[in-house]
Amino acid sequence: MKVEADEELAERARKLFAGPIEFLKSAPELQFLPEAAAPEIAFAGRSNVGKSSLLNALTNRKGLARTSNTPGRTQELNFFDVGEPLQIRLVDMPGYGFAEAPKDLVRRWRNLVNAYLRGRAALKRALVLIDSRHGLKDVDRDMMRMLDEAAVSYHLVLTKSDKVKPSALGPLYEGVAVEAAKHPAAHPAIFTTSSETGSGIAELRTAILEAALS
Ligand SMILES: Nc1nc2c(ncn2[C@@H]2O[C@H](COP(=O)(O)OP(=O)(O)OP(=O)(O)O)[C@@H](O)[C@H]2O)c(=O)[nH]1
Ligand SMILES: [Mg+2]
Repeated sequence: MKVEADEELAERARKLFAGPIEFLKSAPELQFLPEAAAPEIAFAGRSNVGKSSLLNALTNRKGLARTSNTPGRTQELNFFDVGEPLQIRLVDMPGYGFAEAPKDLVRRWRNLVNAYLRGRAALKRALVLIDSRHGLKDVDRDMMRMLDEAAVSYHLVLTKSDKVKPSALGPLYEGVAVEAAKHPAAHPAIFTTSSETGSGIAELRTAILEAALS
């Protein structure tokens, strides 16, 4: 029964992400947030970790979220509507932790993200993306603490898995899992993905739908 239910959910997720998906709006400040109309899943992670690329891979659309080589490209909360009628909203959050970020930009980021995380009943889960080449950094631990404190449950997602040797992925995963276990809001399911090869993308789609339905 369990296996059948899982397969059914996976198929539902596949269909949902293959269907209509549209950019809704950008919110550079809290006052521009759209009214909550569906369960939201937020993408967090260091600048350049691959948030926008992951969004594009999940939705199979190359240019839905803007990607770039310039760290800190995404500076606002970007909302994407999935499904017609609307079923899930994906939220691309501004990246954190780039070296040359001016202090007032960092403060602005913290205020915006914290207010969103704490005040959004529709927010069902966050994804905290971790670059497979670098593993967990202190700025990621800060993000995890912010989510713990806001009581927003989150999955850790290892990105750019195509960039590291397959033999290095196991130890990386183990180390990240040990640390995640110490965080109250970290979900035990951790994903390993590549937006380049598509590895792990279908599994993450299913997890997103599952979280949205929870
Ligand atoms: N090889 C490989 N490259 C990737 C992958 N995901 C993203 N990249 C590259 O990494 C760079 C940054 O990707 P983005 O998706 O723009 O990163 P981001 O987290 O949205 O960055 P900010 O918006 O600046 O916070 C781009 O050059 C991408 O092409 C991946 O899975 N594999
Ligand atoms: Mg981005």
